[in-house]
Amino acid sequence: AHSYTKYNTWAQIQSWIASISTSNKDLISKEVIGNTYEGRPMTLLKLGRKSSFAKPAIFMDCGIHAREWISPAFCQWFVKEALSTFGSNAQMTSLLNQMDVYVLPVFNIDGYEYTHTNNRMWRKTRSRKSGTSCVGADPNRNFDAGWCTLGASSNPCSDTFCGYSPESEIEVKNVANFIRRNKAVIKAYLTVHSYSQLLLFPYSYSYNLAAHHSELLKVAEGASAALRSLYGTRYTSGPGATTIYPAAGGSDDWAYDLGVKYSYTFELRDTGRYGFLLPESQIKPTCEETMLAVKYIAAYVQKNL
Ligand code: 0X9
Ligand code: ZN
Ligand code: ZN
Repeated sequence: AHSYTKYNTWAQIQSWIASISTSNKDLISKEVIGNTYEGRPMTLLKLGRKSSFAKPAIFMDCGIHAREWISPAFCQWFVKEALSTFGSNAQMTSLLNQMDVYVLPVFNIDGYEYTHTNNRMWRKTRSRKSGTSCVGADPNRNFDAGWCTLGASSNPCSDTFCGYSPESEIEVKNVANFIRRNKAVIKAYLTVHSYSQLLLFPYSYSYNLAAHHSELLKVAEGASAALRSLYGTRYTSGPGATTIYPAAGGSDDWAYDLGVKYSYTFELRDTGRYGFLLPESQIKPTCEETMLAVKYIAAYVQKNL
């Protein structure tokens, strides 16, 4: 059965998506933005009070990388917290009254399923192409942002394979199409990964500073301080290229260059003791502290609409 404090399978997440959206019709709707390579539906949840006009929105995805299980756990947690605190928490109420939050609970569903059934350390998609027996591309090297120029591999067998062309991965194309279609309303793009306890922003495909570097840094530092206030967990903030490593083709850089100013990549707990194998006992504290950072960014975006 589905649990917010366990790592759920795709089947459990899928039935959770169905039940949570039917039991909260006033605050959630769902939309399939396309299917994965293996044919699984990519269901996007839209949280927000119903409105007759298009509200400004935040887009958040989890599970770009299959083995980063804490990430989908966070998206599920966020949806639960949003629904259960709307009407009682002033900030969440105001946020969902004024804005919509799009949540993609699992981006790379085929890969996520594969980590449950075959190989716990799988990272990439599960697409196949004739001419190689190697499977998948790194979805976070497959966006059209300095594609495959830096920190990515053109070898299909590499874990950081950039794919055969930008958006060659159908999951990437589906998300990019949705964001392009809705770019007039999307004010922030948040993407959740693990691990390293970092809050990254553009650029990663270049050492150049983003045009909004100081504001992005200021907001990241505020969000990190909010996160730390709960259990003392320390995060480092900065541009991807110098804070983690240079790597082109990432979703954060792509969204930013499209015009989504507040574009952030979270690298959740821990710093390497457990790494991708973060124990289930850390799901609740990790999600609770991350909520504070996400809510900090959301409040800032809302205040600066
Ligand atoms: O390498 C990545 O894609 C991310 N780290 S992870 O360990 N989760 O794989 C960092 C992404 C930072 N942003 C870009 N490279 N655009
Ligand atoms: Zn990742
Ligand atoms: Zn809570």
